[in-house]
Amino acid sequence: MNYITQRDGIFPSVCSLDCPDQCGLLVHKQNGKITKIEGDPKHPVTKGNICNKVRHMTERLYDPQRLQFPLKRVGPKGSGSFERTSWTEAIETITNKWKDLIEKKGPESILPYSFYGNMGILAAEGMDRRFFNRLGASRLDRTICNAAGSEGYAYTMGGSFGTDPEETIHTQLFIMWGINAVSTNMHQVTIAQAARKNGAKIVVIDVHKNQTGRWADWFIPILPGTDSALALGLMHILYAENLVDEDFLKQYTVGDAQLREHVKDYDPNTVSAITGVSIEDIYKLARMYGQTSPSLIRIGNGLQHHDNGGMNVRTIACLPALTGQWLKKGGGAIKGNSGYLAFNTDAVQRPDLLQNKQTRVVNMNELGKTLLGEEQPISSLYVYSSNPAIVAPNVTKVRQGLMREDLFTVVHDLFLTETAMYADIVLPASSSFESTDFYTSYWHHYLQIQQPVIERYGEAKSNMEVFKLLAEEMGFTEPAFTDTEEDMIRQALNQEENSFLTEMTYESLLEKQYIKANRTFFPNLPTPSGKIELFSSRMEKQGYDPLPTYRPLVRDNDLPFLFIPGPNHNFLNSTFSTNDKHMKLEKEPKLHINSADAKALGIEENEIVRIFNDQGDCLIKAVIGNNVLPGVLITQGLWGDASGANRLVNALTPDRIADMGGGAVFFSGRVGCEKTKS
Ligand SMILES: Nc1nc2c(c(=O)[nH]1)N[C@H]1C(S)=C(S)[C@@H](COP(=O)(O)OP(=O)(O)OC[C@H]3O[C@@H](n4cnc5c(=O)[nH]c(N)nc54)[C@H](O)[C@@H]3O)O[C@H]1N2
Ligand SMILES: Nc1nc2c(c(=O)[nH]1)N[C@H]1C(S)=C(S)[C@@H](COP(=O)(O)OP(=O)(O)OC[C@H]3O[C@@H](n4cnc5c(=O)[nH]c(N)nc54)[C@H](O)[C@@H]3O)O[C@H]1N2
Ligand code: SF4
Ligand SMILES: [Mo]
Repeated sequence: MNYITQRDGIFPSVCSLDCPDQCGLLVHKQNGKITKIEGDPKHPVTKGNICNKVRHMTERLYDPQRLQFPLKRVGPKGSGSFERTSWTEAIETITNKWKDLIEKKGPESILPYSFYGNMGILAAEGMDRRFFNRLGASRLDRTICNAAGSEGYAYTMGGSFGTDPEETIHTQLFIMWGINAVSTNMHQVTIAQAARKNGAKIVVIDVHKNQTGRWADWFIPILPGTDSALALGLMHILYAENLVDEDFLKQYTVGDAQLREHVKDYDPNTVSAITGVSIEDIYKLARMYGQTSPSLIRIGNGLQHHDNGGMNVRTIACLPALTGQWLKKGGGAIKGNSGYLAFNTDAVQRPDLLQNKQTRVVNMNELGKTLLGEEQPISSLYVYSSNPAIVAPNVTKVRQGLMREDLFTVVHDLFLTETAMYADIVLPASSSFESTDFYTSYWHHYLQIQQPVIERYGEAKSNMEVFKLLAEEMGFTEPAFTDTEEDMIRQALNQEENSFLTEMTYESLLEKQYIKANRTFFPNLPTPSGKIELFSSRMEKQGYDPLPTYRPLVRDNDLPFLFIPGPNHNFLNSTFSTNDKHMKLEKEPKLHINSADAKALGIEENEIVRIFNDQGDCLIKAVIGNNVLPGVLITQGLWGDASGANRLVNALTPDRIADMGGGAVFFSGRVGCEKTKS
């Protein structure tokens, strides 16, 4: 059925935002325009509920600021003076520039930069990858989000496999660990609420008593970056008090004996001093965890945006094995579940099109450094589905790089983002409701299809369309560049070795809209030993501690506060941060500071304070209380600075790299804080 040709109606769809829930949607259309978006009650997991952000999505889709035409820069770099151009001219300008660069400097002088502004697989990792592989451009390591934690989890469990969220209705103890689930995984909260009616308890371990902490039965505040120490302390007590499942450990794990010996060092006294959690609370939590089953640990992204983020997750991921939770329905852990829906990525991305297998790889967390680097300089940057001028760590350095006169920058987006302001060419992007794509959630186990609901907005084009145009103009003749969306979905699902995808075909997806992966992961783990690796020889070979170990954060300066600038409720990273409705809901950024710290600094409630380090500063309104521990400052939301307001939190975040996966360390930086008026 073609939805576009029907001017009126209600059509099934998928939320394309970078959010674990990946809701099923119903899109209402009148006279060819989307008038309302609501949840699809037929969706087996999200069941008709959606967040406020997407309920107000129509305002974003038809925002008068939305880009309709390609633009070319006419004023100085970064000034935001553009004039309208045609697609033909824009594509020719880009490809002429690139042909010239390839000849003079080689293809590695061109760098793509993207993330998951649209989670559709074809939008995020389809024709773009084919194109840049064929071009031979520098490769981007997409590490900004969950890289450290995913690698840490994989050392213990083998890959991105955890508990099926639908089974957590049976869970009796939820530990929400470093996740602000009320804002970032609302359907896990809904399921936990239902389980609560059957007696489940909810514990939240966080550095910030935010909406998720307030929802908990028990909130445990912890000092940033010390979670592995707490987990090791829990293990210490579980072993010491015989609260472990010996049969499970014997049968399904390796390294139990070494771990048992190793955690003797993490006695509650030592752990309390490191984590700021009281000795009584450490005992109480360990006993609760040891005695309640099924228990689920929902491991969030927050605790892995640290210098020791990989090890934090690797360590916590060992806990369910100690109490044998992986055999219980609703027991275990969820870090990310994308492994269940692994499709044929090689068929989609075509790494075979890349000739030079040694092509340089750039860690996206080092964008600033790379743009300013003199060795092997980047001469052209192509940004899509991401807004690095707001979201990247040490963003001032990124902006200095973007200001380079000799850098030819293209930005493809729905809006003239802060990054687009630095572009030479801006291309208008269509929304996810305007093209075909397929989606694999990283939390629930459903594959979903998106069919276009509305016509293209103005002259906007999808990522796939733009890369096909670029390929054509570059003279790439491989059949890979003429594939349609349907062809690519068929290729993605065509994989003989992954039996869990057998029921998934393009036709069955069209018919059913949502299909669940027919797959369990336990007990055949994709670790080297096939078991849960409490001791990891692989880690040892790679120079890591083979046993879970606490290592403190890097102390990058002597400023008194750890600064945690996370996401907020009404934005999705920087998406919505310039939309009126969402800004109104969020009001303004706030800086949470402990009463004792505020008192010592003479700071009063609602006073604008200056936070700073040697990278820069920000001005944010102080909120005083006990939502954060002393020595910690927290703010939420990736607010822009277009209004001139000095609140670009990533000006202060470090661009060091985490212990694993090349991950970002947004939350391990230190700042000072002072009054702005006497
Ligand atoms: N509303 C909304 N939803 C979103 C997003 C959004 O911007 N807004 N972003 C999406 C994306 S891309 C992602 S990756 C996810 C992220 O969503 P989450 O997984 O929830 O991750 P964060 O919100 O970054 O951090 C979670 C919590 O970790 C805490 N934290 C920080 N450091 C530590 C620590 O050292 N220890 C502990 N225990 N806690 C710590 C923070 O205070 C925060 O409450 O959400 C997705 N969903
Ligand atoms: N301080 C701090 N910084 C952070 C974080 C944090 O917690 N604190 N979180 C980090 C994390 S976890 C993440 S995932 C990153 C996210 O960073 P980004 O991936 O940059 O996320 P967004 O800011 O949502 O920007 C996505 C952009 O993609 C555009 N877009 C949407 N759909 C399409 C499309 O189909 N085509 C094209 N071409 N464009 C499209 C949107 O309009 C938007 O401008 O931010 C990171 N930065
Ligand atoms: S952002 Fe998340 S919760 Fe909101 S509609 Fe999309 S998938 Fe659902
Ligand atoms: Mo993310």
